[in-house]
Amino acid sequence: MEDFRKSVVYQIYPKSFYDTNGDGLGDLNGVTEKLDYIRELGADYIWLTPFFVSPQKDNGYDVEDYYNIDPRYGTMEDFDRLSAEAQKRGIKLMLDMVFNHTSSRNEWFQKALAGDERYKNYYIFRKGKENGDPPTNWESKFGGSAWEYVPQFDEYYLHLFDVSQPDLNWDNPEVREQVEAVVRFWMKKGVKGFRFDVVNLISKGSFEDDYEGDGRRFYTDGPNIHKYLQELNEKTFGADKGIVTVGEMSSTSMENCFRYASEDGKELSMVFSFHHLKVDFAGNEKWVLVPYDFQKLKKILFDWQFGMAEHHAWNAVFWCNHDQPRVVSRFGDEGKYWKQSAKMLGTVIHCLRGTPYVYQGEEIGMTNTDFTDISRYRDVESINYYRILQEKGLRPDDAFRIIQIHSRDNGRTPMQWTDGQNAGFTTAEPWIGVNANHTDVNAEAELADEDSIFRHYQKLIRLRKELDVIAYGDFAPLDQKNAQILAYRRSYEGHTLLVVNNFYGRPVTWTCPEELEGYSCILSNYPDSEVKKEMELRPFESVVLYR
Ligand code: TEU
Ligand code: CA
Repeated sequence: MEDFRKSVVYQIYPKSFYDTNGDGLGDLNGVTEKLDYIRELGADYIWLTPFFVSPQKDNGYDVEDYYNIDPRYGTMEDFDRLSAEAQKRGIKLMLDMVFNHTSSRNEWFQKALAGDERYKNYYIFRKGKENGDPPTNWESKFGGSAWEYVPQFDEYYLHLFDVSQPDLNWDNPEVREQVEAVVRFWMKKGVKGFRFDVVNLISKGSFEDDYEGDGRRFYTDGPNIHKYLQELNEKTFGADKGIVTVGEMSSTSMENCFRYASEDGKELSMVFSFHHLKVDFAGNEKWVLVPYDFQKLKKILFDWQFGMAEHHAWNAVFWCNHDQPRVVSRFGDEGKYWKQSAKMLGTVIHCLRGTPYVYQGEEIGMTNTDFTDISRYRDVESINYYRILQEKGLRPDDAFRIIQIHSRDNGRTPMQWTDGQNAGFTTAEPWIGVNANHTDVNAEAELADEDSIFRHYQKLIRLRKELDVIAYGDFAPLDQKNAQILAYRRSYEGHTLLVVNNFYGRPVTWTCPEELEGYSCILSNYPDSEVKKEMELRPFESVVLYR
Protein backbone atom coordinates (compact mmCIF):
# COMPACT_ATOMS: atom_id res chain seq x y z
CA MET A 1 0.00 0.00 0.00
CA GLU A 2 1.13 3.47 -0.84
CA ASP A 3 2.21 5.25 2.33
CA PHE A 4 0.70 8.63 1.76
CA ARG A 5 1.78 9.67 5.25
CA LYS A 6 5.37 9.87 3.97
CA SER A 7 4.34 11.63 0.74
CA VAL A 8 4.12 15.24 -0.33
CA VAL A 9 1.82 16.53 -3.07
CA TYR A 10 2.70 19.41 -5.39
CA GLN A 11 -0.34 21.19 -6.81
CA ILE A 12 -0.25 22.54 -10.35
CA TYR A 13 -2.75 24.97 -11.85
CA PRO A 14 -1.78 24.20 -15.46
CA LYS A 15 -3.13 27.43 -16.91
CA SER A 16 -0.61 29.41 -14.87
CA PHE A 17 2.31 26.99 -14.76
CA TYR A 18 4.23 26.98 -18.03
CA ASP A 19 3.26 27.79 -21.63
CA THR A 20 5.04 25.83 -24.35
CA ASN A 21 3.18 26.89 -27.50
CA GLY A 22 3.14 30.65 -27.08
CA ASP A 23 -0.59 31.25 -26.62
CA GLY A 24 -0.31 32.81 -23.17
CA LEU A 25 -1.87 29.80 -21.42
CA GLY A 26 0.03 27.13 -19.55
CA ASP A 27 -0.41 23.61 -20.89
CA LEU A 28 0.24 19.92 -20.19
CA ASN A 29 3.48 19.96 -22.16
CA GLY A 30 4.54 22.75 -19.85
CA VAL A 31 4.09 20.44 -16.88
CA THR A 32 6.10 17.72 -18.64
CA GLU A 33 8.92 20.17 -19.29
CA LYS A 34 9.09 21.12 -15.64
CA LEU A 35 9.02 17.61 -14.15
CA ASP A 36 12.69 17.75 -13.23
CA TYR A 37 12.01 20.87 -11.20
CA ILE A 38 9.36 19.02 -9.22
CA ARG A 39 11.62 16.02 -8.78
CA GLU A 40 14.32 18.36 -7.52
CA LEU A 41 11.89 19.67 -4.94
CA GLY A 42 11.12 16.09 -3.91
CA ALA A 43 7.34 15.84 -4.27
CA ASP A 44 5.79 12.40 -4.81
CA TYR A 45 2.52 13.43 -6.44
CA ILE A 46 1.40 16.15 -8.78
CA TRP A 47 -2.20 17.22 -8.34
CA LEU A 48 -3.33 18.77 -11.61
CA THR A 49 -6.40 20.99 -11.43
CA PRO A 50 -8.96 20.22 -14.19
CA PHE A 51 -7.75 20.20 -17.81
CA PHE A 52 -10.85 18.54 -19.29
CA VAL A 53 -12.90 20.08 -22.09
CA SER A 54 -14.52 23.15 -20.57
CA PRO A 55 -15.80 26.60 -21.51
CA GLN A 56 -13.47 27.85 -18.72
CA LYS A 57 -16.04 30.02 -16.95
CA ASP A 58 -14.46 28.76 -13.74
CA ASN A 59 -11.08 27.79 -15.20
CA GLY A 60 -12.02 24.17 -15.84
CA TYR A 61 -14.12 23.50 -12.72
CA ASP A 62 -16.96 23.62 -15.23
CA VAL A 63 -16.50 20.34 -17.09
CA GLU A 64 -18.07 19.86 -20.49
CA ASP A 65 -16.48 16.48 -21.26
CA TYR A 66 -14.82 14.34 -18.58
CA TYR A 67 -13.16 12.04 -21.11
CA ASN A 68 -11.20 14.51 -23.20
CA ILE A 69 -8.49 17.12 -22.76
CA ASP A 70 -9.34 20.74 -23.48
CA PRO A 71 -7.36 21.68 -26.64
CA ARG A 72 -6.09 24.75 -24.78
CA TYR A 73 -4.16 22.39 -22.50
CA GLY A 74 -3.11 19.87 -25.16
CA THR A 75 -4.12 16.44 -26.35
CA MET A 76 -4.55 12.96 -24.92
CA GLU A 77 -1.12 12.13 -26.37
CA ASP A 78 0.31 15.02 -24.34
CA PHE A 79 -1.36 13.62 -21.26
CA ASP A 80 0.01 10.14 -21.89
CA ARG A 81 3.50 11.54 -22.39
CA LEU A 82 3.24 13.55 -19.17
CA SER A 83 2.10 10.42 -17.37
CA ALA A 84 4.98 8.32 -18.75
CA GLU A 85 7.61 10.99 -18.06
CA ALA A 86 6.31 11.50 -14.53
CA GLN A 87 6.45 7.77 -13.90
CA LYS A 88 10.08 7.66 -15.05
CA ARG A 89 10.85 10.15 -12.32
CA GLY A 90 8.86 8.35 -9.65
CA ILE A 91 6.14 11.00 -9.64
CA LYS A 92 2.47 10.02 -9.60
CA LEU A 93 -0.42 12.01 -10.99
CA MET A 94 -3.47 13.04 -9.01
CA LEU A 95 -6.42 14.26 -11.08
CA ASP A 96 -9.11 16.70 -10.03
CA MET A 97 -12.61 15.26 -10.31
CA VAL A 98 -15.44 17.78 -10.34
CA PHE A 99 -18.63 15.85 -9.71
CA ASN A 100 -20.80 18.16 -7.66
CA HIS A 101 -21.68 19.94 -10.90
CA THR A 102 -20.92 19.97 -14.61
CA SER A 103 -20.68 22.79 -17.09
CA SER A 104 -24.00 23.86 -18.57
CA ARG A 105 -22.37 22.99 -21.89
CA ASN A 106 -22.04 19.35 -20.83
CA GLU A 107 -24.05 17.07 -23.14
CA TRP A 108 -26.12 15.86 -20.18
CA PHE A 109 -27.28 19.36 -19.35
CA GLN A 110 -27.88 20.22 -22.98
CA LYS A 111 -30.16 17.18 -23.27
CA ALA A 112 -31.88 18.20 -20.04
CA LEU A 113 -32.56 21.68 -21.39
CA ALA A 114 -33.93 20.12 -24.57
CA GLY A 115 -36.55 18.47 -22.36
CA ASP A 116 -35.20 14.91 -22.17
CA GLU A 117 -36.62 13.68 -18.84
CA ARG A 118 -33.85 11.14 -18.35
CA TYR A 119 -31.24 13.90 -18.36
CA LYS A 120 -33.38 16.41 -16.53
CA ASN A 121 -33.18 13.94 -13.69
CA TYR A 122 -29.37 14.20 -13.79
CA TYR A 123 -29.74 17.70 -12.38
CA ILE A 124 -31.85 19.43 -9.75
CA PHE A 125 -34.88 21.15 -11.23
CA ARG A 126 -37.60 22.52 -8.97
CA LYS A 127 -40.71 24.69 -9.25
CA GLY A 128 -40.45 28.21 -7.87
CA LYS A 129 -42.55 29.49 -4.98
CA GLU A 130 -46.16 30.59 -5.47
CA ASN A 131 -45.04 34.21 -5.61
CA GLY A 132 -42.56 33.47 -8.39
CA ASP A 133 -39.47 33.46 -6.15
CA PRO A 134 -36.83 30.75 -6.57
CA PRO A 135 -37.50 27.44 -4.73
CA THR A 136 -35.31 28.48 -1.77
CA ASN A 137 -33.42 31.58 -0.68
CA TRP A 138 -30.00 29.86 -0.96
CA GLU A 139 -27.07 31.89 -2.21
CA SER A 140 -24.56 30.81 -4.80
CA LYS A 141 -20.96 30.64 -3.53
CA PHE A 142 -20.08 33.09 -6.27
CA GLY A 143 -22.84 35.54 -5.37
CA GLY A 144 -26.56 35.88 -6.15
CA SER A 145 -29.27 33.22 -6.03
CA ALA A 146 -28.28 29.55 -6.27
CA TRP A 147 -31.23 29.00 -8.65
CA GLU A 148 -31.59 29.86 -12.32
CA TYR A 149 -34.96 30.13 -14.03
CA VAL A 150 -35.60 28.07 -17.18
CA PRO A 151 -38.62 29.58 -19.00
CA GLN A 152 -39.42 26.55 -21.17
CA PHE A 153 -40.05 24.44 -18.04
CA ASP A 154 -41.21 27.23 -15.74
CA GLU A 155 -38.70 25.68 -13.33
CA TYR A 156 -35.38 26.54 -11.76
CA TYR A 157 -32.17 24.53 -11.63
CA LEU A 158 -29.76 24.54 -8.69
CA HIS A 159 -26.20 25.88 -9.09
CA LEU A 160 -24.25 26.22 -5.85
CA PHE A 161 -21.47 27.86 -7.89
CA ASP A 162 -21.72 29.83 -11.14
CA VAL A 163 -24.92 29.80 -13.18
CA SER A 164 -22.92 27.84 -15.78
CA GLN A 165 -22.25 25.08 -13.19
CA PRO A 166 -25.54 23.18 -12.64
CA ASP A 167 -25.44 20.77 -9.67
CA LEU A 168 -25.70 17.06 -10.39
CA ASN A 169 -28.43 14.96 -8.77
CA TRP A 170 -26.49 12.27 -6.90
CA ASP A 171 -29.73 10.76 -5.65
CA ASN A 172 -30.18 9.46 -9.19
CA PRO A 173 -28.29 6.11 -9.34
CA GLU A 174 -27.54 6.67 -13.01
CA VAL A 175 -25.58 9.83 -12.17
CA ARG A 176 -23.52 7.84 -9.69
CA GLU A 177 -22.82 5.23 -12.36
CA GLN A 178 -21.73 7.91 -14.81
CA VAL A 179 -19.36 9.37 -12.24
CA GLU A 180 -17.91 5.94 -11.48
CA ALA A 181 -17.30 5.34 -15.18
CA VAL A 182 -15.25 8.55 -15.36
CA VAL A 183 -13.09 7.54 -12.41
CA ARG A 184 -12.51 4.08 -13.87
CA PHE A 185 -11.55 5.61 -17.23
CA TRP A 186 -8.76 7.65 -15.63
CA MET A 187 -7.70 4.73 -13.42
CA LYS A 188 -7.18 2.67 -16.58
CA LYS A 189 -4.90 5.40 -17.83
CA GLY A 190 -2.68 4.76 -14.83
CA VAL A 191 -3.70 7.67 -12.65
CA LYS A 192 -2.75 7.00 -8.99
CA GLY A 193 -4.53 9.81 -7.21
CA PHE A 194 -7.79 11.71 -7.19
CA ARG A 195 -8.85 14.96 -5.62
CA PHE A 196 -12.63 15.28 -5.42
CA ASP A 197 -13.89 18.84 -5.72
CA VAL A 198 -16.39 20.04 -3.05
CA VAL A 199 -17.36 16.43 -2.59
CA ASN A 200 -19.18 16.94 0.70
CA LEU A 201 -21.83 18.99 -1.13
CA ILE A 202 -23.08 16.19 -3.38
CA SER A 203 -25.86 14.90 -1.13
CA LYS A 204 -28.55 17.53 -0.89
CA GLY A 205 -30.87 17.48 2.11
CA SER A 206 -34.19 19.23 2.26
CA PHE A 207 -34.93 22.23 0.09
CA GLU A 208 -35.88 24.77 2.73
CA ASP A 209 -35.34 28.47 3.13
CA ASP A 210 -32.40 29.29 5.38
CA TYR A 211 -33.14 32.10 7.82
CA GLU A 212 -29.77 31.77 9.59
CA GLY A 213 -27.31 31.55 6.73
CA ASP A 214 -26.85 31.16 3.00
CA GLY A 215 -28.32 27.67 2.76
CA ARG A 216 -25.18 25.65 3.27
CA ARG A 217 -26.50 23.81 6.30
CA PHE A 218 -29.05 22.10 4.05
CA TYR A 219 -26.56 20.61 1.59
CA THR A 220 -23.20 20.39 3.41
CA ASP A 221 -22.25 16.90 4.71
CA GLY A 222 -25.77 15.91 3.59
CA PRO A 223 -27.89 12.87 4.48
CA ASN A 224 -26.40 10.30 2.06
CA ILE A 225 -22.87 11.64 1.85
CA HIS A 226 -21.13 8.72 3.53
CA LYS A 227 -23.17 6.20 1.57
CA TYR A 228 -22.26 7.84 -1.74
CA LEU A 229 -18.57 8.09 -0.92
CA GLN A 230 -18.44 4.47 0.23
CA GLU A 231 -20.15 3.38 -2.95
CA LEU A 232 -17.73 5.40 -5.11
CA ASN A 233 -14.83 3.88 -3.22
CA GLU A 234 -16.15 0.30 -3.59
CA LYS A 235 -16.89 0.63 -7.27
CA THR A 236 -13.77 2.50 -8.33
CA PHE A 237 -10.52 3.39 -6.54
CA GLY A 238 -11.11 1.10 -3.56
CA ALA A 239 -10.00 -1.79 -5.75
CA ASP A 240 -6.48 -0.36 -6.03
CA LYS A 241 -4.80 0.24 -2.67
CA GLY A 242 -2.10 2.20 -4.46
CA ILE A 243 -4.51 5.02 -5.19
CA VAL A 244 -4.55 8.06 -2.94
CA THR A 245 -7.66 10.20 -2.62
CA VAL A 246 -8.40 13.56 -1.07
CA GLY A 247 -11.78 15.18 -0.67
CA GLU A 248 -12.23 18.92 -0.69
CA MET A 249 -14.62 19.50 2.20
CA SER A 250 -16.42 22.81 2.09
CA SER A 251 -17.60 24.16 5.50
CA THR A 252 -17.45 20.64 6.90
CA SER A 253 -17.56 19.41 10.49
CA MET A 254 -14.71 17.49 12.06
CA GLU A 255 -17.10 14.69 13.05
CA ASN A 256 -17.87 14.04 9.41
CA CYS A 257 -14.17 14.17 8.52
CA PHE A 258 -13.47 11.38 11.01
CA ARG A 259 -15.47 9.21 8.65
CA TYR A 260 -14.45 10.74 5.30
CA ALA A 261 -10.77 10.20 6.09
CA SER A 262 -10.86 7.26 8.47
CA GLU A 263 -7.89 4.93 8.30
CA ASP A 264 -10.33 2.04 7.72
CA GLY A 265 -10.17 3.26 4.10
CA LYS A 266 -13.90 2.98 3.38
CA GLU A 267 -14.19 6.52 2.04
CA LEU A 268 -11.13 8.68 1.25
CA SER A 269 -7.46 8.76 2.21
CA MET A 270 -7.63 12.31 3.54
CA VAL A 271 -9.50 15.62 3.52
CA PHE A 272 -8.94 19.30 2.94
CA SER A 273 -10.79 21.42 5.45
CA PHE A 274 -10.72 25.21 5.41
CA HIS A 275 -11.58 26.45 8.87
CA HIS A 276 -7.97 27.51 9.53
CA LEU A 277 -8.12 29.69 6.42
CA LYS A 278 -11.19 31.60 7.54
CA VAL A 279 -9.38 33.34 10.38
CA ASP A 280 -9.32 36.54 8.35
CA PHE A 281 -13.06 36.38 7.66
CA ALA A 282 -15.91 37.76 9.78
CA GLY A 283 -17.59 34.43 10.58
CA ASN A 284 -18.34 32.92 7.17
CA GLU A 285 -18.15 36.33 5.48
CA LYS A 286 -15.06 36.43 3.30
CA TRP A 287 -15.60 39.86 1.72
CA VAL A 288 -14.43 42.00 4.64
CA LEU A 289 -11.11 43.39 5.81
CA VAL A 290 -10.18 42.14 9.24
CA PRO A 291 -6.72 41.30 10.58
CA TYR A 292 -6.21 37.58 10.94
CA ASP A 293 -6.79 36.04 14.36
CA PHE A 294 -3.59 34.26 15.39
CA GLN A 295 -5.09 32.53 18.44
CA LYS A 296 -7.94 31.21 16.36
CA LEU A 297 -5.56 29.97 13.68
CA LYS A 298 -3.62 28.00 16.26
CA LYS A 299 -6.68 26.63 17.96
CA ILE A 300 -8.22 25.39 14.72
CA LEU A 301 -4.99 23.81 13.46
CA PHE A 302 -4.37 22.15 16.81
CA ASP A 303 -7.95 20.96 17.32
CA TRP A 304 -7.89 19.26 13.92
CA GLN A 305 -4.47 17.73 14.59
CA PHE A 306 -5.71 16.31 17.84
CA GLY A 307 -9.21 15.35 16.81
CA MET A 308 -8.31 13.58 13.60
CA ALA A 309 -5.52 11.60 15.28
CA GLU A 310 -7.77 10.60 18.15
CA HIS A 311 -10.33 9.26 15.68
CA HIS A 312 -7.77 7.54 13.45
CA ALA A 313 -8.34 9.85 10.52
CA TRP A 314 -5.84 11.60 8.28
CA ASN A 315 -5.49 15.29 7.36
CA ALA A 316 -4.20 16.99 4.27
CA VAL A 317 -2.16 19.93 5.60
CA PHE A 318 -1.76 23.10 3.56
CA TRP A 319 -1.78 26.89 3.44
CA CYS A 320 -2.15 27.51 -0.27
CA ASN A 321 -4.13 26.45 -3.29
CA HIS A 322 -5.63 28.05 -6.38
CA ASP A 323 -8.51 29.49 -4.33
CA GLN A 324 -6.43 31.09 -1.59
CA PRO A 325 -4.32 34.21 -1.22
CA ARG A 326 -0.57 33.57 -0.98
CA VAL A 327 0.42 32.57 2.54
CA VAL A 328 3.53 34.76 2.80
CA SER A 329 1.31 37.78 2.13
CA ARG A 330 -1.41 36.48 4.42
CA PHE A 331 0.25 35.21 7.60
CA GLY A 332 3.86 36.20 6.92
CA ASP A 333 5.61 39.34 5.74
CA GLU A 334 6.09 39.76 2.01
CA GLY A 335 8.41 42.71 2.63
CA LYS A 336 11.26 42.83 5.10
CA TYR A 337 11.00 39.26 6.40
CA TRP A 338 9.88 37.64 3.17
CA LYS A 339 12.39 34.82 3.24
CA GLN A 340 12.24 34.11 6.98
CA SER A 341 8.46 34.17 7.17
CA ALA A 342 7.97 32.01 4.05
CA LYS A 343 10.31 29.41 5.52
CA MET A 344 8.67 29.57 8.92
CA LEU A 345 5.21 29.01 7.43
CA GLY A 346 6.49 26.07 5.39
CA THR A 347 7.98 24.52 8.52
CA VAL A 348 4.72 24.84 10.46
CA ILE A 349 2.78 22.85 7.84
CA HIS A 350 5.39 20.24 6.94
CA CYS A 351 6.06 19.13 10.52
CA LEU A 352 2.37 18.57 11.29
CA ARG A 353 0.62 15.22 11.28
CA GLY A 354 -0.87 14.95 7.78
CA THR A 355 0.12 14.91 4.14
CA PRO A 356 1.52 18.30 3.10
CA TYR A 357 0.44 20.00 -0.12
CA VAL A 358 2.66 22.59 -1.78
CA TYR A 359 0.96 24.88 -4.27
CA GLN A 360 3.00 26.04 -7.28
CA GLY A 361 5.03 29.11 -6.39
CA GLU A 362 4.68 28.65 -2.63
CA GLU A 363 8.12 26.99 -2.62
CA ILE A 364 9.67 30.15 -4.09
CA GLY A 365 7.78 32.56 -1.87
CA MET A 366 5.35 33.95 -4.43
CA THR A 367 3.16 36.76 -3.10
CA ASN A 368 -0.32 38.16 -3.73
CA THR A 369 -0.96 40.04 -6.98
CA ASP A 370 0.14 43.62 -7.54
CA PHE A 371 -3.05 44.48 -9.48
CA THR A 372 -4.27 48.03 -9.00
CA ASP A 373 -7.23 47.88 -11.35
CA ILE A 374 -10.25 45.57 -11.46
CA SER A 375 -9.74 44.99 -15.20
CA ARG A 376 -6.69 42.87 -14.35
CA TYR A 377 -8.81 40.28 -12.51
CA ARG A 378 -10.06 37.14 -14.25
CA ASP A 379 -11.84 35.15 -11.54
CA VAL A 380 -15.63 35.03 -11.84
CA GLU A 381 -15.97 35.21 -8.05
CA SER A 382 -13.81 38.35 -7.74
CA ILE A 383 -15.57 40.10 -10.60
CA ASN A 384 -19.01 39.26 -9.17
CA TYR A 385 -18.15 40.40 -5.66
CA TYR A 386 -16.59 43.66 -6.82
CA ARG A 387 -20.05 44.49 -8.19
CA ILE A 388 -22.02 42.98 -5.27
CA LEU A 389 -19.99 44.89 -2.65
CA GLN A 390 -20.77 48.15 -4.42
CA GLU A 391 -24.44 47.22 -4.69
CA LYS A 392 -24.29 46.80 -0.91
CA GLY A 393 -23.10 50.40 -0.64
CA LEU A 394 -19.30 50.18 -0.51
CA ARG A 395 -17.27 52.80 -2.33
CA PRO A 396 -15.40 51.40 -5.37
CA ASP A 397 -12.03 51.88 -3.62
CA ASP A 398 -13.14 50.01 -0.52
CA ALA A 399 -14.66 47.20 -2.57
CA PHE A 400 -11.43 46.98 -4.55
CA ARG A 401 -9.25 46.78 -1.44
CA ILE A 402 -11.27 43.77 -0.27
CA ILE A 403 -10.89 42.06 -3.65
CA GLN A 404 -7.14 42.69 -3.58
CA ILE A 405 -6.79 40.92 -0.26
CA HIS A 406 -9.17 38.01 -0.76
CA SER A 407 -9.29 37.35 -4.51
CA ARG A 408 -8.60 33.83 -5.69
CA ASP A 409 -6.50 35.42 -8.44
CA ASN A 410 -3.84 36.05 -5.78
CA GLY A 411 -2.97 32.40 -6.21
CA ARG A 412 -3.39 32.31 -9.97
CA THR A 413 -0.83 34.69 -11.43
CA PRO A 414 1.77 32.94 -13.61
CA MET A 415 4.50 30.87 -12.02
CA GLN A 416 7.63 33.00 -11.80
CA TRP A 417 10.39 30.99 -13.44
CA THR A 418 12.92 33.72 -14.25
CA ASP A 419 13.54 37.45 -13.87
CA GLY A 420 12.99 37.87 -17.63
CA GLN A 421 10.00 38.82 -19.74
CA ASN A 422 6.71 37.46 -18.37
CA ALA A 423 8.78 35.71 -15.71
CA GLY A 424 9.67 33.10 -18.31
CA PHE A 425 6.10 31.77 -18.17
CA THR A 426 5.20 32.59 -21.78
CA THR A 427 6.51 34.39 -24.85
CA ALA A 428 3.02 35.76 -25.55
CA GLU A 429 0.61 37.96 -23.60
CA PRO A 430 -0.19 35.91 -20.47
CA TRP A 431 -3.89 35.23 -19.78
CA ILE A 432 -3.48 36.92 -16.39
CA GLY A 433 -0.86 39.45 -15.33
CA VAL A 434 2.57 38.46 -14.09
CA ASN A 435 3.61 39.98 -10.77
CA ALA A 436 6.28 42.66 -11.27
CA ASN A 437 8.25 41.21 -8.35
CA HIS A 438 9.38 38.31 -10.56
CA THR A 439 12.62 40.25 -10.95
CA ASP A 440 13.39 39.19 -7.36
CA VAL A 441 11.02 36.31 -6.71
CA ASN A 442 11.65 33.53 -9.23
CA ALA A 443 12.61 29.87 -9.46
CA GLU A 444 15.92 30.49 -11.17
CA ALA A 445 17.15 32.69 -8.33
CA GLU A 446 15.81 30.25 -5.75
CA LEU A 447 17.65 27.33 -7.32
CA ALA A 448 20.89 29.30 -7.43
CA ASP A 449 20.74 30.16 -3.72
CA GLU A 450 21.65 27.43 -1.23
CA ASP A 451 19.78 29.29 1.50
CA SER A 452 16.56 29.89 -0.46
CA ILE A 453 12.94 29.19 0.37
CA PHE A 454 13.03 26.46 -2.28
CA ARG A 455 15.97 24.78 -0.52
CA HIS A 456 14.08 24.99 2.76
CA TYR A 457 11.03 23.26 1.28
CA GLN A 458 13.35 20.66 -0.21
CA LYS A 459 14.75 19.96 3.27
CA LEU A 460 11.28 19.78 4.78
CA ILE A 461 10.21 17.21 2.19
CA ARG A 462 13.36 15.19 2.75
CA LEU A 463 12.90 15.28 6.54
CA ARG A 464 9.42 13.73 6.27
CA LYS A 465 10.96 10.78 4.47
CA GLU A 466 13.89 10.46 6.86
CA LEU A 467 12.18 10.86 10.20
CA ASP A 468 9.28 8.59 11.10
CA VAL A 469 8.30 10.98 13.88
CA ILE A 470 7.17 13.52 11.26
CA ALA A 471 5.06 11.03 9.34
CA TYR A 472 3.71 8.97 12.22
CA GLY A 473 4.24 10.86 15.46
CA ASP A 474 1.64 11.93 18.00
CA PHE A 475 0.86 15.61 18.21
CA ALA A 476 0.77 17.84 21.29
CA PRO A 477 0.55 21.63 21.51
CA LEU A 478 3.15 23.59 23.50
CA ASP A 479 2.23 26.78 25.36
CA GLN A 480 -0.82 27.13 23.15
CA LYS A 481 -2.01 30.47 24.56
CA ASN A 482 1.27 32.27 23.85
CA ALA A 483 0.52 35.53 22.04
CA GLN A 484 3.32 35.26 19.52
CA ILE A 485 4.50 31.65 19.31
CA LEU A 486 3.08 28.62 17.59
CA ALA A 487 4.82 25.55 18.98
CA TYR A 488 4.17 21.85 19.10
CA ARG A 489 5.68 18.49 19.91
CA ARG A 490 5.59 15.34 17.84
CA SER A 491 6.60 12.01 19.37
CA TYR A 492 7.07 8.51 18.05
CA GLU A 493 8.89 5.45 19.36
CA GLY A 494 11.21 7.36 21.67
CA HIS A 495 11.93 10.16 19.20
CA THR A 496 10.68 13.67 19.72
CA LEU A 497 10.43 16.72 17.53
CA LEU A 498 9.84 20.23 18.87
CA VAL A 499 8.69 22.82 16.35
CA VAL A 500 8.82 26.42 17.57
CA ASN A 501 7.74 29.40 15.46
CA ASN A 502 7.61 33.12 16.03
CA PHE A 503 4.68 34.40 13.94
CA TYR A 504 5.60 38.06 14.27
CA GLY A 505 8.18 40.54 12.99
CA ARG A 506 9.38 41.37 16.51
CA PRO A 507 11.66 39.29 18.71
CA VAL A 508 10.34 37.35 21.68
CA THR A 509 11.83 35.45 24.59
CA TRP A 510 10.29 32.05 25.11
CA THR A 511 10.88 29.50 27.80
CA CYS A 512 10.49 26.06 26.37
CA PRO A 513 8.30 23.94 28.67
CA GLU A 514 10.36 20.84 27.76
CA GLU A 515 13.77 19.86 29.13
CA LEU A 516 16.15 20.21 26.20
CA GLU A 517 18.71 17.55 27.21
CA GLY A 518 19.80 15.60 24.16
CA TYR A 519 18.11 17.74 21.53
CA SER A 520 19.79 19.11 18.45
CA CYS A 521 18.54 21.77 16.04
CA ILE A 522 17.87 20.07 12.69
CA LEU A 523 16.24 22.97 10.86
CA SER A 524 15.98 26.71 11.23
CA ASN A 525 15.48 29.82 9.13
CA TYR A 526 18.42 31.66 10.70
CA PRO A 527 22.03 30.51 10.30
CA ASP A 528 22.85 30.34 14.00
CA SER A 529 19.89 29.04 16.02
CA GLU A 530 20.87 27.45 19.32
CA VAL A 531 19.25 24.81 21.52
CA LYS A 532 18.42 26.73 24.69
CA LYS A 533 15.62 26.54 27.20
CA GLU A 534 15.36 30.33 27.21
CA MET A 535 14.94 31.02 23.53
CA GLU A 536 15.50 34.47 22.06
CA LEU A 537 13.46 34.14 18.91
CA ARG A 538 14.15 36.67 16.19
CA PRO A 539 11.48 37.95 13.73
CA PHE A 540 9.61 34.97 12.25
CA GLU A 541 12.28 32.64 13.58
CA SER A 542 11.46 28.96 13.32
CA VAL A 543 13.43 26.12 14.87
CA VAL A 544 12.98 22.38 14.70
CA LEU A 545 14.63 20.43 17.52
CA TYR A 546 15.02 16.66 17.43
CA ARG A 547 15.96 14.03 19.98
O1 TEU B 1 -13.73 25.31 -4.48
C1 TEU B 1 -14.71 25.21 -3.51
C2 TEU B 1 -15.05 26.42 -2.73
O2 TEU B 1 -16.13 26.46 -2.18
C3 TEU B 1 -14.12 27.55 -2.55
O3 TEU B 1 -12.88 27.44 -3.04
C4 TEU B 1 -14.76 28.75 -3.09
O4 TEU B 1 -14.42 28.90 -4.44
C5 TEU B 1 -14.30 29.97 -2.38
O5 TEU B 1 -13.79 29.70 -1.16
C6 TEU B 1 -15.50 30.86 -2.22
O6 TEU B 1 -15.15 31.97 -1.49
C7 TEU B 1 -13.67 24.35 -5.47
C8 TEU B 1 -12.54 24.65 -6.40
O7 TEU B 1 -11.32 24.53 -5.71
C9 TEU B 1 -12.75 26.00 -6.99
O8 TEU B 1 -11.69 26.44 -7.76
C10 TEU B 1 -14.02 25.94 -7.80
O9 TEU B 1 -14.34 27.21 -8.28
C11 TEU B 1 -15.20 25.41 -6.98
O10 TEU B 1 -14.87 24.27 -6.22
C12 TEU B 1 -16.31 25.00 -7.89
O11 TEU B 1 -15.96 23.87 -8.62
CA1 CA C 1 -0.14 27.09 -24.14
